[in-house]
Amino acid sequence: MRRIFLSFVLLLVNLGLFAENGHQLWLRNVANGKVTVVCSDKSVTTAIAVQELKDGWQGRDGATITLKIKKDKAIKNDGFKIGTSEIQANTAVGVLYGAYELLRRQQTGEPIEEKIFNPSYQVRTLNHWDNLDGTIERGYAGRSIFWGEEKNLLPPTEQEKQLWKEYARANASIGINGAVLNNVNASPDMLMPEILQRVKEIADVLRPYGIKTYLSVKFSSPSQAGGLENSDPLNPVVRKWWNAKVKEIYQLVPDFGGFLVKANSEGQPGPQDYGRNHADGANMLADALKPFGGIVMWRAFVYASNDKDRAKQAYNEFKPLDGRFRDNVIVQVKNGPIDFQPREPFSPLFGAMKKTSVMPEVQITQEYLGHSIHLVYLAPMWEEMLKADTYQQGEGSTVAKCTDGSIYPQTYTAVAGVANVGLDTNWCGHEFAQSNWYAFGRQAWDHQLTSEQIADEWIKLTFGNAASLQDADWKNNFLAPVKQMMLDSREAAVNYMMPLGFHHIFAAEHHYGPGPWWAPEGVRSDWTPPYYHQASADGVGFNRTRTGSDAVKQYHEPLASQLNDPKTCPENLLLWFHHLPWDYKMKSGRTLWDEICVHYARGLEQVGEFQKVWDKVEKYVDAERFAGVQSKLRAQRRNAQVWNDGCLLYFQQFSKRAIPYNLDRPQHDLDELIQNDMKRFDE
Ligand code: GCW
Repeated sequence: MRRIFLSFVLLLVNLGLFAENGHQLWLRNVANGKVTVVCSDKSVTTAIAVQELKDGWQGRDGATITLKIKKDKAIKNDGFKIGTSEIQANTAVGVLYGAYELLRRQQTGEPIEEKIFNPSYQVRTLNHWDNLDGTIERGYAGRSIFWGEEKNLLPPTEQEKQLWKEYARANASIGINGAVLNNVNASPDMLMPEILQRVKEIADVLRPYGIKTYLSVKFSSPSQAGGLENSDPLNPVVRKWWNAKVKEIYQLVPDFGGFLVKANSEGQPGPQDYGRNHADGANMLADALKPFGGIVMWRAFVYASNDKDRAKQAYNEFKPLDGRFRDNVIVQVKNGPIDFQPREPFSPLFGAMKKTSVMPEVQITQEYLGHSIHLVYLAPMWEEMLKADTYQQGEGSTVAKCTDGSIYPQTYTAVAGVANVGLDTNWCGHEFAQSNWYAFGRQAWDHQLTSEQIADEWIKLTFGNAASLQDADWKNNFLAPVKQMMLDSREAAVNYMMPLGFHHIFAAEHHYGPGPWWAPEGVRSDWTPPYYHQASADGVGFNRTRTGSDAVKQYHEPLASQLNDPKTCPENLLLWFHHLPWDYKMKSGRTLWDEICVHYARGLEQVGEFQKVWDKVEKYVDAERFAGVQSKLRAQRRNAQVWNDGCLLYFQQFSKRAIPYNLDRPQHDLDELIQNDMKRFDE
């Protein structure tokens, strides 16, 4: 009876009809055949690989597969080779990655032939902006899985450890091998012995899955936590303090990864407080970590309050320091020059620092892309950045190549994503936000993968099963439309939020709805949207050309000249680089004003299309996940309407032109939106 019942449950799960709550992420598939796994290595990591293969096997029933740790020059770092009956790697973690790759191929129907898979970046980290009190800065999926006032000083419960294990497994399955456990706006308490004890507990759970633990540190920790007179990086007493602290950490976590540092940025302390520069600060920590093999990820997200163009500042501060950093320092650069906006050009620091290791940082959590409410698949945004040509060493010097060690020698290569993970049952708040975690890991492993392929895999793993792969109806009427919706979703968000190069016109603080009007007296101007859009009767956009801030100069030719000329500047970045009259003629033949209106309307319409796509696939999705996404799409549509109305009515005050009469009219009054903007209107 029991067996019959279990097979029935399994059948329902396989049919996708049994309750699913998203907690299993992309790891829902179960074995439908037996496999014998031969493995002479006895590490915990290969034991996981063996178990995973047995639990998820969808290859030939009765097959035998051998797992081998054997050096091969063609296999790099934790890369691996898979074949039909063998997985080979240099390390146990490589074998584990090989197991996940093989299973993914079985479960998505990709071919399995002998092939080597090497990672694009050595260090592939998630940055958690988790605070010790359990809140998460810019987190939209519940509280921290690691921290909480009531928990920090207690030994972790079995339940917590189980969750950390599931988290580690999810990461390992997509090749993520590092986790920074706390917010870059770091508390000095992070380095207290009691807290480090919990760090050790977490690291112990993550280790078998090949995940190294890192911490964000506050630069002023020596004075704030250590009671020293100052935290000057050239002060021998301060250096000694860090050396001792690092040693203490390594005693607890022997494979500790290193530090992530936000310094002299948004009020955070840093070396400049003592008249020193970023290299002085980073090198001090690098020296302390070096004997243990640790690294420093030093963020370039800096902007002082006095510069005319915030977009230029990271470059201005860091480029002159090129070559002055230790080889275990990696400068961590946000994908764009400002701040994770729906669309930015790539940061000009990529490729410009030729003697310093540089790593890209992307934001998986959707601070500026609709939180965990909007369905926005971010892989296309990151793909755009990775594949953008910097021209720094001639044509084809893409951001990917400038950061993966293939153009410039780098002792370490790395990439970071700001995590979107919290205690919500489905981890990310929105079912489709899981795809962004997934995509980050996949692109970090292989930066040449296309967004399309990643979406294809993710949908099959998250909503499909062995039967779906054989089912033409499922492929045509579920996979295809849902994939298209995902691929269109980022451009849709750009359209209804900030088309044509608009940026940072968000409502203050929560960054969810529109706030192009927000500019209270006394607030520094580069924290206000009017600074970024520069709308006036004569036109709109930020002049970053040679006649303006000359930010274009930070890009290499021929790009600098292309961006400088509105005729050759890509239209999707036009208002990022140019201030143009409302009547400026666009390539479509429309005026700039009309084109702006058309883009907002298009974005709104696209969300309406997504709703239709989703409603139509109801029969292919389990009830809980279907309803969750459906309701969020409704909220997204309402919010897109708010964006459309708020931006058009606000800018219309300057353009003094009609919204083209063939477009739908706004539904809200501008005053109403302005009064309500702090309420995360229409959430
Ligand atoms: O995007 C901004 C966020 C801050 C964040 C900062 C950063 C952690 O609004 O919340 O602080 O960037 O990246 O340091």
